[in-house]
Amino acid sequence: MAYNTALITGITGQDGAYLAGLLLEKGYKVFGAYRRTSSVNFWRLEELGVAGHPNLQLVEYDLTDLGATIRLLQTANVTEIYNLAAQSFVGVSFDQPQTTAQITALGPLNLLEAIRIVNPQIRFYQASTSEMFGKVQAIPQSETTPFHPRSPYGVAKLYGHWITINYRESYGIFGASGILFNHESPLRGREFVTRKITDAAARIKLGTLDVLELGNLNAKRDWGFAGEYVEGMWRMLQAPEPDTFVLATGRTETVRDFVIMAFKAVGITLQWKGKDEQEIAEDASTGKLLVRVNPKFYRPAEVDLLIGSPAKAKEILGWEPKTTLEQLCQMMVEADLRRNTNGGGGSF
Ligand code: NDP
Ligand code: GDR
Repeated sequence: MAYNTALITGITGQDGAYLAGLLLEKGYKVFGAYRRTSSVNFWRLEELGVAGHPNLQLVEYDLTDLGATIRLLQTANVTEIYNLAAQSFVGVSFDQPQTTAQITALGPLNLLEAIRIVNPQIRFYQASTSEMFGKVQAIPQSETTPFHPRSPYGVAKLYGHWITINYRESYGIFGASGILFNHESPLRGREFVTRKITDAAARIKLGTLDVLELGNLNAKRDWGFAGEYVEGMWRMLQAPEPDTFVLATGRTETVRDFVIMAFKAVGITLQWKGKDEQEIAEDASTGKLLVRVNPKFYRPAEVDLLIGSPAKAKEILGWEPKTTLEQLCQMMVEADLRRNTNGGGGSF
């Protein structure tokens, strides 16, 4: 039987795990690329139950190494590549701009070069981002909205986006760019704001954390469920033509709104006081301080408002999000309550 064979970079990340699950379910043979660290962590693949799947082969690989990229494609005979690997944390990109550029900008270039050299028929998906819109030039943002990135991460991703289009136009490579708005899940890293909030709400509820400290509560994001967004990535590579697509929900809420939602999910109503750096939230029934702003989490430049239009993805790919933000938040809170019960443990 002829398999579809895919390479997923960033297999240890949130999207890598969901996409691996989806492709394995579709009968793909999957090469999951992870980078060497002193203690590699496959907790997401384990939590989804795909870690030991017979059609999943884990391969060691660093995105910044062109030679390794070429050799990987020479040995793994793949038909599709999903480039999900990146230094993906916006906050860190201000402290490590060079590393971010090497991984997040030059990583996709290495893959595209390897495709050009080894097999130009391979279809390529680049994980682009709403962070490229940055200081937004239109509401909602779509495939035709001009870019104005606000972080070294956003700038690096913009390079990845354009180099994908350039290889499409220059060499006829099937390079698709998915401009994905924030997507979250119980598998989201705890440094990102939604998961930081749901994990803290669970721990406050269970009595193992006193106070949650956050940065800018006014930032607005278009948050969807990661499990649905990976389906959109796959559809982009099955389309007749390589193209650029926005995946988003079309709804935007503030970080503060998400905090309220998460605490509500654990049965706590918040009472807000003060503003800006002095803003706090107390338990409305006991007056206990539960949330406070700490300016150390502010970023040197912020993306204030993101809201995307998924109209093109709906029309051409038949893709649309289904999970509401309330359902997503509930799902994340429940997972964190479960994990933190009896003191937690594990990597999550
Ligand atoms: P994660 O941060 O969860 O995962 C990033 C992955 O990249 C990890 O597997 C990480 O490995 C890997 N990685 C980092 N550096 C290297 C390297 N040098 N070589 C090989 N692998 C490396 O991100 P998500 O799963 O959330 O996102 C997937 C992709 O989509 C990223 O490119 C992200 O920038 C982009 N994106 C994400 C959005 C979101 O809301 N989640 C929205 C739009 C775009 P390790 O585990 O070793 O750190
Ligand atoms: P983002 O996600 O920067 O949008 O990038 P993140 O969850 O880190 O921040 C969202 C917003 O929340 C504000 N914020 C805080 N953020 C974090 N992490 N921690 C805090 O304590 C905090 N307090 C307030 C931020 O300032 C920001 O405005 C994510 C990543 O997955 C990227 O890789 C991806 O490209 C984009 O989403 C789309």
